[in-house]
Amino acid sequence: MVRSVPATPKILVLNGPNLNMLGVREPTIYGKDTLADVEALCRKTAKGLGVAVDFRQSNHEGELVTWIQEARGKMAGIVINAGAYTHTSVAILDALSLSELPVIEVHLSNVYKREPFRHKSYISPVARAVLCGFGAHGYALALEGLAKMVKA
Ligand code: DHK
Repeated sequence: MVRSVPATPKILVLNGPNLNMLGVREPTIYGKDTLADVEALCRKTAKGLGVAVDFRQSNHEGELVTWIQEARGKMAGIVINAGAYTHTSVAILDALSLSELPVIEVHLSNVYKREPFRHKSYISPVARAVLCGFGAHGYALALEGLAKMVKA
C-alpha cells in the first residue's frame, strides 16, 4: 500500500520597509538583532514546530502585494511585519484579504507606546492575532500560534 506523506505546511514570513536595516536602525526601539538573526530564529522555531518558512523582506509595497497574492493556495499562513506600510497600506490589506490565509501581524516595538500615527493598523482587521513589543521573539511567538492554527 502506498501511503502519501503529508506535505509540511509552509508559512510566509514577510517583512516590510526598513526592516533590512535591523541591528543598526534605532536599536533602542527595534533591538540589536539583525534581519538575518530574525530569519535564523524563524527557521529554528519552524523546524521545532514541523513547519517550513519562506522568509522575505522588501522595501516596495507592490512587491509585498505580489508575494501575498502568490501565497494564496500555496502557503498555509502569513506572518507579517509590514513596517510603516502597516499604518498606510490599503493595498496590503486587500492582498491579505484575498489571500484567504490566516494572518498574524507582528511588530518588534510596542507601537502603542509610540507616536499616535503608529496606533492605526490597516492589517489588524484581517489578522487572526497581533503581537507587538516582544522584539524578535515576537516572530517566534507568531509562528508558534500560527502553526497551532494551521494544524488544528
Ligand atoms: C516597524 C516599523 O518599521 C515601523 O514603521 C512600525 C514596526 C513599527 C515594528 O515595531 O516592528 O511603526
